[in-house]
Amino acid sequence: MTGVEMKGIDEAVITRAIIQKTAEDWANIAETDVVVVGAGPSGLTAAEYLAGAGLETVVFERRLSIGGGIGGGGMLFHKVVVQSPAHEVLKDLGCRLESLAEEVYVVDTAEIMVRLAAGALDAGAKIIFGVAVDDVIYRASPFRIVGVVIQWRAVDLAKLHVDPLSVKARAVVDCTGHDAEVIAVVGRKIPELRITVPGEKSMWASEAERLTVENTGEVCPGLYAAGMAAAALKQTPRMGPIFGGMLFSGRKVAQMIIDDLRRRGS
Ligand code: 48F
Repeated sequence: MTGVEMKGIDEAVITRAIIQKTAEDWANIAETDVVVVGAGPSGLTAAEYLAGAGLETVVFERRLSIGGGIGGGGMLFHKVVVQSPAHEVLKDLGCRLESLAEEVYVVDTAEIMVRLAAGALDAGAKIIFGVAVDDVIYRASPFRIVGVVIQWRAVDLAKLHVDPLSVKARAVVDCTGHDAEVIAVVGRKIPELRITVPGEKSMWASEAERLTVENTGEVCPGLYAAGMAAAALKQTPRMGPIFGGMLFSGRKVAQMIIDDLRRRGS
């Protein structure tokens, strides 16, 4: 090898650095302001605005990657569509958009994924991969969801019986997409709430975009729905590879939580 020599490093230093710094992070994560479940477009956008408002925000993503459904573009073609005025969310992040006719923009999947994630991280959110949320923590009188139960995705896949850990949070946002997994588990395990997740309707892009944003919001005290989870909960149409609704849904849920937590005080 020519040029600068790489500095030697002992394996123990690598291990210790990772363990020590992870432990520091997790000690903070154990009790946080907001848990966002899912690092798709709605979750990353919500995380950006929540963290930007000074709230401690953790995104749990069960895959080892960001972006949720973005990466697949439209039937694996590497572009998605964003309409005005939601494209402003991306422009603010320095995202390169190509303008088409009538307030319609096209963006590369890699570009939108990375910019949304960078926006969340730059605002101060933590994104943790390989962790699945499989339940919630709740309190009665007054009723409130006060956190999530988490497990390594790898443990789930291996079907090992391992007790989970939990993370306390002042608000939890279901951004898990088409299956609204957190809301579904709350509906199943806390039946007195009478919450069901019927799933989305067939495709009608413009109505789907409008209704997803409209239906974004609180599901029960402490638990919120955004993105396709809101569509699955309210049984509104799907929209395919257009993402303005996801961005505005993430932004709307963040603002609702910011207002709610301010009202409730610290
Ligand atoms: O599916 P996803 O992208 O949800 P979204 O933010 O956006 C939907 C669009 O991508 C697209 C569409 C509209 O244009 O129809 O599908 O509503 O991202 C959801 C993320 O949540 C993760 C999942 O791996 C994905 O990255 N996820 C799902 N369930 C869990 C989870 C869970 N239980 N714990 C942790 N992560």
